Amino acid sequence: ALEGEFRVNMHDADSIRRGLISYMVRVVGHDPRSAGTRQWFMALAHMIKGILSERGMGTSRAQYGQDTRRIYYLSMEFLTGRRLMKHLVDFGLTDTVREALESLGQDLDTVAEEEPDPALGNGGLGRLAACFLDSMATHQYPGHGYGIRYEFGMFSQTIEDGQQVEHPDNWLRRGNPWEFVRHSVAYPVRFHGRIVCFRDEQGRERCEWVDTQDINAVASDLKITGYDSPIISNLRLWTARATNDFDLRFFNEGNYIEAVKDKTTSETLSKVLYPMDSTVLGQELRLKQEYFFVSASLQDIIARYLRVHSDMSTLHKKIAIQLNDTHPALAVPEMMRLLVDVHGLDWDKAWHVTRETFCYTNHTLLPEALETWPIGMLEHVLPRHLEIIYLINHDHLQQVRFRFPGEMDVLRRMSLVDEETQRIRMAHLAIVGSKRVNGVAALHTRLLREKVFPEFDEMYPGKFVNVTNGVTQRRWLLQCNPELGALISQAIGEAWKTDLMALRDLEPMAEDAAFRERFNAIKLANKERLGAHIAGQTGLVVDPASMFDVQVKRIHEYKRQLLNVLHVVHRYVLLREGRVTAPVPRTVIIGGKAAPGYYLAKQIIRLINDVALTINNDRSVSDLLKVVFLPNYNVSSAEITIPGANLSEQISTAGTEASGTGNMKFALNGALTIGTLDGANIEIKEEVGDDNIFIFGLTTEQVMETKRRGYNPWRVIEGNPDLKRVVDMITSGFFNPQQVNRYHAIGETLFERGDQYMVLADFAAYVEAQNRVDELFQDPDAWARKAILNVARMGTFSSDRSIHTYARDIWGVEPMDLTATL
Ligand code: 26R
Repeated sequence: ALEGEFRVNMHDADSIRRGLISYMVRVVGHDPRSAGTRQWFMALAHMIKGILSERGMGTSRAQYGQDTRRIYYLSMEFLTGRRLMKHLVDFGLTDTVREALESLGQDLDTVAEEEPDPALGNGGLGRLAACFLDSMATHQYPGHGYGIRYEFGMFSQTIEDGQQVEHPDNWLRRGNPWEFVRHSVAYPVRFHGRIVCFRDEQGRERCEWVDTQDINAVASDLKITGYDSPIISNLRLWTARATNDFDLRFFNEGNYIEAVKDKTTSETLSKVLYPMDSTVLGQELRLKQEYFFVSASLQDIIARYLRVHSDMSTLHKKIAIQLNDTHPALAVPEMMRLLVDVHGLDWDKAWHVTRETFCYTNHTLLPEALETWPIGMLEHVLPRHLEIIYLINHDHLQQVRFRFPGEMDVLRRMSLVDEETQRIRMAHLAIVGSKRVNGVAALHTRLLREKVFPEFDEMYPGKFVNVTNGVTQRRWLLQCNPELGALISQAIGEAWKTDLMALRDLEPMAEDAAFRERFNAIKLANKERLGAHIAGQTGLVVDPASMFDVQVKRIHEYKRQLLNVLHVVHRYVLLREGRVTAPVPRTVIIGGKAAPGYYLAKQIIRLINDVALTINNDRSVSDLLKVVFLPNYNVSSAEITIPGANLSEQISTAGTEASGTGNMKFALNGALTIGTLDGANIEIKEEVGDDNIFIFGLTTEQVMETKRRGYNPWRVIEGNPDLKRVVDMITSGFFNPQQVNRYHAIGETLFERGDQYMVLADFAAYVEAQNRVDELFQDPDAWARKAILNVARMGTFSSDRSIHTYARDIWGVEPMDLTATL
């Protein structure tokens, strides 16, 4: 019975079983009789890969055939999450594959756990890119992604002695069954060198970039499926490889070892993802990474265009390129270089094509996260691009002078060059080089227009638009919470899977006691699953009957995990002093990674762990308060954590979180939000209604007003003895008697450095909101009603809605209907 076949009828479990055996023997090369979960994962992945390839060719032929306008999404980061379950869900094969594996003595969920989570991103921005690829494929938009195939993704985090320890993420160690390595799709990417200019036959000045050091970019493709969609899109990731001639030069000189050494240095370009999501480092290697993937991607996009077209001056009619933040902003001067230097277009025509091709999404308001590059570094690494940037700036400043005559200040602010620091401002470059610029939530876009780039907004009316972020309900409900997905489908049908607005029909169910009971039972089961995960990761036993209060996201001062901790300590004090009349048992769960060089973020992690140790070992509060630091938060652990939450913590200082997308995922899975009027929280509040969300704290305007008037953290603390007590405990070493000055730096940031993120200012309001949370939780029926209404009103926060908006307002494309063709 060990005979198999490659041709598989995927709707027949027995055919799948035989197929799996065949893949095991012929592709994995393992004896099916002794194969373990790992090998079955590989066999299954290769079998699915075959289907992906087959269907992908259909899409590709159809797209060439129809000569559709294509969308390219350029992003340094894609956090796709594991692939296996996603493809099975998209193809509707979960049940048959499960049955086939069972007949081989394997459990699908265990097999799926064998897959490493490809962590090719930091956080929100990378995960958004993955949600967008899913929505584009699902709704049949011709959209494709370009990025970097990092050999090491986001570091994995362990907690040792309460502190974060980073470990390299060697995710390719056991091979990657999903990728198609295209050794023949390779482009040289050039660095350094010098520029020679000359006059061509027509007497025009032409420039050439010579004596460069070249590195090859080799393509690997990941296939992107959509839900029940005939479309398969492509995510092309580049790997850096040494070019041959580069090696030979040294080889001929007899210095073989040097040649090999150089080969490895050039291959470091795609070695590792920079694990920073807030402060820019200004490292040459990062600049090279950015240019490397931009250059390879544009060469590929143009080569593809030229397969069916010959006129470069109409490129923008056939393609649109979305820049995911400024990380790929060098695409603007690179496109100019290709059009002018390589394809011979005159400057003005090239500039027109460029500006009609690119659009730019901004993802952050934090000044320290806005990229700038030292002029000297650009001159050394990319001399021609620096010249082109100067030429762009020359024309740009001329227009600024025309629009704002005599206003020297405006001219200085709008220049692509920061004269003071001698740096190039990448956001400015992206704005002038793009047709549209968008923010990612209504508040964020307003702040971009009014506070960050007001003169640009004035100069280019209509250029700045808002597209509020969204999340894909396929991964963030259907796949991660299948029980809730099934309950919803049973109640209102399946339309929500591709049209989340359909969830509205769920509203009346909030008043249906039987529905509430089933809804609560599912939440409880998800909490049990999360509890088991916590036990496995930390050894802590938590009570699924307690309120699960969750904050998972990158650790950053502006996201205010510290505010969360202050509340936890405050609650601990009240419990110990017997000051709570009807205590509500809580499990506070916090997870997230700190950038390795971000001292304060790492201190916050350590503080959470110190506080947790004290509280969890204090038997006088043990049934009422538990604190968990969940290590190594990533997409896979989010899929377990989010469905198990009762309370979603979205507590950034107003005016700092561009959008947030975790906020949407939690509400979609029936958690209630405690949050500030920041990012997309505001729009969530508008959708779910004021009664169904716990809003607290200063508004953006109030934050600015308070700072303008001279915010004094000392005054806040003097007026609030409870807060003073809590802060004193932390800074005087109550939780770490072995080293009492451990949290000196936290005291410093709150007082000496002025509490930039208004933690103290918002404390009282936060505690008051937490009390409202407790009160409601004591009435499980009332809580469930609101949780159901939250789910029902999340329709607008689907990334499908975001993508339809990009398509209509930014890209000007319509979905292609391939359902009939394929
Ligand atoms: C340049 C470098 C250090 C860097 C800065 C910032 C690298 C990465 C980032 C990440 C930023 C841009 C990011 O992830 N922003 C997040 O984007 C999400 C998707 O739009 C938002 O929901 C979230 O609010 C925002 O912080």
